[in-house]
Amino acid sequence: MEMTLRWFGTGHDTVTLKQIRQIPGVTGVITTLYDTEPGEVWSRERIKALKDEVEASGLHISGIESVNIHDAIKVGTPDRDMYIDNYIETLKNLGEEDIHLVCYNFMPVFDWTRTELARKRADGSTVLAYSQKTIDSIDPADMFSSISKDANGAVLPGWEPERMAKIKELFEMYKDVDEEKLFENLKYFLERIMPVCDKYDINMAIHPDDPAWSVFGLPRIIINLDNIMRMMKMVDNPHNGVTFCAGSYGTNRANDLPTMIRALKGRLHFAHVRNLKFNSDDDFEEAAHLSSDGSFDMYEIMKALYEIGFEGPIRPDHGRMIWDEVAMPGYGLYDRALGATYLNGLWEAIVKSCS
Ligand code: DNO
Repeated sequence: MEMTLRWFGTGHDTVTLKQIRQIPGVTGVITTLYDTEPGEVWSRERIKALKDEVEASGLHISGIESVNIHDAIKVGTPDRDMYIDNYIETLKNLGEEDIHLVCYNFMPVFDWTRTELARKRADGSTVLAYSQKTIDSIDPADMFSSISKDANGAVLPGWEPERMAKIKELFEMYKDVDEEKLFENLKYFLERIMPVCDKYDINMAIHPDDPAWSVFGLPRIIINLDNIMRMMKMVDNPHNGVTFCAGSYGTNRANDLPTMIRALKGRLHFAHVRNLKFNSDDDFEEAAHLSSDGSFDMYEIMKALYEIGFEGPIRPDHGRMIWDEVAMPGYGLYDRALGATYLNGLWEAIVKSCS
């Protein structure tokens, strides 16, 4: 595996490349062109400029998170082919710049969903949290305004204000899209992009729906092993793979994380490893990466990755906000650096004890 950190780019991230370069064992970043809209073509020049900037800091681009999918593709409207053509053009430009991993999601309307961005824990740190009771009592249109005051001024990925402003329209667009239709539209998209992925050796890594069930009555399909298997079989190409996000699949306690990892051998292209603490089945908060701080056995997760011979990028995921840092919720420097160091420690111990 290669240890990486997510970086949103100069002007969008409070964390600098210099700081990332100084986290022991972190050699790459997972980044994006944060100011592009879904459906836009990423020009070769902009990709190259981003790459040059990252490389000048002594790091490299290990993958893109995300090239977002336009709603027309998810809904399957008549103009989807134009947006898929644009996506193919972006993949070609990434491939020509020697970038071979793209993380994306196929979630309708909302990307990840949390009901709090700064729940206070006993140690005084703050974390993102989810309560099903809150979701059940809130109008989706009010969701963004109810949490945005805790965003520390950051634009949250998937929760861009322009997008939230059209929330009613978005719900309307998806009104006839059920799970079967979403699978069908995903298949159509994947079939069309696989030739360019084959040509440039680009691994597509679908991110799970977070939380891993339907919210606000919207269909969600990338939620458990059966559905991932279906997704991979319906377009059976090694470039059609997954991002294994422990914190997203782990929201559903029926998902056995190490077993899932073992079943994804060869198609698991990217790993997000973080921990959650459950207060009940439908209320959880994000914890420090350390096993004892949350509900997951992080050693078993890392061991399963080792056992399948995982060689792709891994990143610590959402961190707690600690030491008075002011940053995008989940994406400060300090707790993610602690997470990377802890995961590297587990990995070293696993490698040495298994070889
Ligand atoms: C949240 C992230 C997601 C993820 C996208 C991938 O912090 O894990 O926003 O990047 O769903 O497209």
